Amino acid sequence: MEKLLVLIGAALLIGFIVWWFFSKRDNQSTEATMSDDKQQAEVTVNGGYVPNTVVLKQGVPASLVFDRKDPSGCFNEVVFPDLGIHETLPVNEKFAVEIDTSKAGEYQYSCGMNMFHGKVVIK
Ligand SMILES: [Cu+2]
Repeated sequence: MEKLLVLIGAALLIGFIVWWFFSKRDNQSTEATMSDDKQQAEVTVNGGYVPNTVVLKQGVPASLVFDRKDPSGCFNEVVFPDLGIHETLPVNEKFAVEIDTSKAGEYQYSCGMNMFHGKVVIK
């Protein structure tokens, strides 16, 4: 009987982890806010990129403002390989990265070590 309870507990735990992982981690999508023919979105850097997906309008000048709270060296750099962007992020300071929105598509970015990932969707 006790084993069964442990088994049920473990199954519930796994279910919860899977649910948490998929609902929280993968559905964090945000649209940029427009002002004066520009668009901007803020990404908090704290153990990952939150939200990890930002949707931008094609053809509108865009900046992604990284708000780095995580001092870990992992987040020293942010790299957008397809956009040719490689920047150093200051800690506890907002840093804007200009994004070229002339071409639609999905552009991945990551920390300097390619461990944490985020995405910009231009459409
Ligand atoms: Cu890293």
